[in-house]
Order: sequence, then C-alpha cells, then structure tokens
Amino acid sequence: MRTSELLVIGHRNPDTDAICSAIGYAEFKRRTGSPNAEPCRCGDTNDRIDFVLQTFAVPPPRFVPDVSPKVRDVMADDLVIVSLEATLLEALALMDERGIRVLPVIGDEGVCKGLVSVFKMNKVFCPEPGRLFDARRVLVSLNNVARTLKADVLTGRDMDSEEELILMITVMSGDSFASRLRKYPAECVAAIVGDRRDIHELAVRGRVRVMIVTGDAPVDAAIVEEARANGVTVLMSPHDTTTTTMLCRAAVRVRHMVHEHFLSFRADETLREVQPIAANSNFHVFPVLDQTNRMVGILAKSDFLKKVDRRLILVDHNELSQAVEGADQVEILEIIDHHRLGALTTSQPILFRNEPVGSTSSIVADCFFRHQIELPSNIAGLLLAGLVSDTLNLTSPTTTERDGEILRKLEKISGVSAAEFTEKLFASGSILTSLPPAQAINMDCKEFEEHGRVFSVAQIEELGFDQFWKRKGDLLEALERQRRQKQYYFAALFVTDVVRKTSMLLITGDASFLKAIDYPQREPGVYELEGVVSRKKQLLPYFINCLQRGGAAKPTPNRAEPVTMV
Ligand SMILES: [Mn+2]
Repeated sequence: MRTSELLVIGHRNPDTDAICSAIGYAEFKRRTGSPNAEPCRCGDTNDRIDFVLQTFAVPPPRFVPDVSPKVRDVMADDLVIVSLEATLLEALALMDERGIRVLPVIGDEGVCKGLVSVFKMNKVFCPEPGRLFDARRVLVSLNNVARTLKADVLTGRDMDSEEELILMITVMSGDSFASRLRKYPAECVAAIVGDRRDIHELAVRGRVRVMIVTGDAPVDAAIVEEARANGVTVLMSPHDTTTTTMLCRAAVRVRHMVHEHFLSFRADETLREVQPIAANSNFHVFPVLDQTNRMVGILAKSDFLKKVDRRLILVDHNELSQAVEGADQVEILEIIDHHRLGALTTSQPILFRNEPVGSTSSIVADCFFRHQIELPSNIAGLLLAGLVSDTLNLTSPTTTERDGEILRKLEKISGVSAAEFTEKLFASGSILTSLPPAQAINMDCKEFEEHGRVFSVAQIEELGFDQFWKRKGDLLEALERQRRQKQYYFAALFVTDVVRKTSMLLITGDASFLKAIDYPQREPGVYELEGVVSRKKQLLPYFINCLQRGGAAKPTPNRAEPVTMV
C-alpha cells in the first residue's frame, strides 16, 4: 500500500444510479477535504450506463472486483536482489547498505532462484566446529578473487572457471613452507605471501595455482616472468594478510549459498489466506512472484502488521451481500443510500445517510446543494441521469417531491432536459434496438409447463412502443422459429412500456389457444394488454386460465405493483 485509498463504490451488478452516484459523491468528497476519493465499480457497465458516461464525457469508474487486503498492499516492491553470479562480498555489502538479513537471488530473466541469508553466508567465514578444515578450502574463480581483493593481476591463467582452492598463508620459514607445499596438490594451492623473495621463488617453482602477494609488497620482475612460464597466476592484493584471507572467502559466488527451498506468494492473494501459511513456516521473508515466477515484490513477516489504508464509501446499497467482495475486511467510512436497511454492522461509528427518496443520485446532489459546493455541469448531468433512471423520470412510486425539486436544479446546472434525456437513455439501453430479434426474445425468456402444454413467455422493458412497432414483424418470425424448434404450444413476447405501465403482447402458437385471448387484437399476433405489467402476477395466471377454459376473465390492471427498474 503506497497511499491511502478512499473508494466510493456502488453495489454489484451496478445500475445507472450506482455508477452515477459513485462518481458524483467522489467529486463531492474531493471538493470537501478528501482529495483521494476515487469512484469505483465492482461490476460491468451496460449500454445504458455507457450512454450516460459518453454523454457527459466522464470515464467509467475504476473496476475494483475485490477490496480485501492483498499481498500487494503490504509487500515491498522496490526490489533489493542479487544475481546467482554475485559474490558474497557484494551480497553482504548490499544487505549492510539496506539493513536487511535475507536477499532474494535472481537467475535468468528475473526468475527467483531462492534466498541467501546472513546466517548461511556466515558459515563460509566461520565453519562449523566439526568442519574446521573448510576454513582452508574455498570454491572460487580467480577472477572473482581478483575482483573481491581489488587486486592487480601481474600474470594470470584460466581465471574464469570455478575451482576449489586451499588457502595457505606463509608465515613460516622457507623450509616449513616447502614441506607444507608437498602435502597438497600444488594446482589447488593459493599461497598468500608477503614480501619475502625466497618464498615467492618457492611458490612459483612449486607451481602453486595462484600466488597472492599481500600489502602491495614488491615482486621481482624475474619472478613474475618465471610465474608466467610456469602457469602460476600472481595477484597483488592491496590488503594485509588477514584481510586478504577473509576476502578470498568472500569471493565465493552467491549461487553456492542459496536456500533453494522457499515459500512464495502471488501479489493478488489475500492477506487473510496467506497469513496463517506464513505464520506456520520457518521463513521470515517470502518472494512475491508473478505467473512466470518473476519477482514482483518481497513480503516479510513483519509486513502483516502493516495497516492497509483502504476505506470505502458505499453508495446505493447498505447490505454486505450486495457490496464489493472484501468489503467486510476494510473500514467502511460512510454509506449513502435510499434502500431498506440491511444487516450491516461496523466497528466504528460512521456517517450513514439513508433517505427514502427516488435515487441515491438525488441524495448526492442534495449534498452539493446543502453544503453550497460548486456542482460541475457534467456531474450534474450524471446525477440527473441516475435520478431519472431510478425514478423513470419521476414516475415510479418511489419518487418524492424532493426528487422533483432536485431534478429541476440538475436540469438547470447541466442544461439537459430530463424528459428528452430520459427518452434517449431508455432508447440507448433498448434490447429491441441493440440485439437481433432472435437474441432479443431470449434475453429474459422463461419456459412454463401447465396442463400438459409447454410454452414460453419472454419480457422486454422499453420506453414507449416505437421500437416495438418497427420490429414486430421480425420478432414474430423469430418467435415462430423458436416455437417450432422447441415444439412449444405457444411462444409469447411481453413488451412493457415502463413509463406508461402498459404492455403489448406478441404471440404465435396453436390457433385455438390464440382464439381464447380476449384482449384487443391490434394485428395478427399482436394484442394490447392495457395496464398489465407483471409476467408473474398478471400475465401467467391469465394464460393458465386460457388453457383451462379456452378463455378467461382479464386480470385487473395492477397499478400498485408497477414494474420498476430500480
Ligand atoms: Mn438506486
């Protein structure tokens, strides 16, 4: 987590009000002391929402499917790493500089090969009591020794390959040195020598692998010549004997010190899942890898103590079941809504504004008005869209007088006519205009079986019947194709005008059944069902009645239960 986040977010399967009120309220928060407020959404937009956003030239809110604290929120992403080829000295210098005890080791293309720790490296400098001989051996390349010592190479041979060397420090008489040399294979000996010419001669004539001269002591040119002839590498170390010996050990490559077993996580794993796994492991740091095992961060056990500074403002809902995934794991700062109260509890007191008005956009607009905050015209347009969308331009039974007052102000500020905009809004989301007939009749189609007859009833909500009249021929054909294919007794499409709260019925099927329909027939296969809006409560019982008796009483128009899109 780099910065504090304040996400203003609507419900799952967002509608126009959820998106517009989130954008509007984030704007309000930014203008009233919360510059980090950001509108978000946890679901896809639809044609209607896209139309609104395009009309007012506002980008869709950021898609945030899950707000639960994640590994990425607390991991370190300024990677401190070493390569397999680095020397221990380089690794130690880096750890010292950054104050860390464990480093990830990176191979080709950034793939994590393991970890190297101070603890493990310490064994190179201080072997276990049972393996003291190890203090003399070292697996290095002469190039790395020279680099680590910052030594001058007076003469060198085959310096790239790694080999096991036996360090021999010549603080002894020439005789002792000569007899000591005989004990070990000369081609493995790294003789660390001072300024004694007799020792230099012994080493070169004894054909040691390398002679390391400490303290920049002078070496006779003739000795160097002889060394070259004998294939003896001669290095000039600027350090004293003790330091030189220590640094020879630090020339070992990191690749020999890697813990290849390690525990890694992915950046998008939740801390809730990862924490018990990390706690039960012996590791203290965990590389964070992407799908291709490249390192993207490092997580330390102590990172679990960090507080993830992500707070939510919920708009247009107040129930956790409708909220973005993970909402229960972060702080909810405010709720702005117009729905019934659901079961949501918080650990802290919060600002909870719930008003029985027609839309959340109405409440958000009211926030600007009440606090006399300047409302930009495009945001006013969005809030107008949210308001008319939820209230079907003030006609739904959820509409209040306050919605009307607010809508008039929004019209003024945005310069948009609510009536005209509502028409465009519902036309833009029209299933009849946006989908081919065969798909349109299946968007919300249900199959029923009654009295041994199988039939289908689809419903489409529209603003007015203009599009219906233009497409009824194609729709009827599509219905008939579907009916034959599925061998339905009849197939019906119920098109409801959501503003006038009335419907047209398009139907194809058995002739004797069609005769039983006693609503006014406008055209073959087209009936007008004045005041009928509910498939479940009105139309289906009517059809069942027709099936039973070959004719039935019309259901009474039910204005108490209008179709709403809220
Ligand atoms: Mn709403």
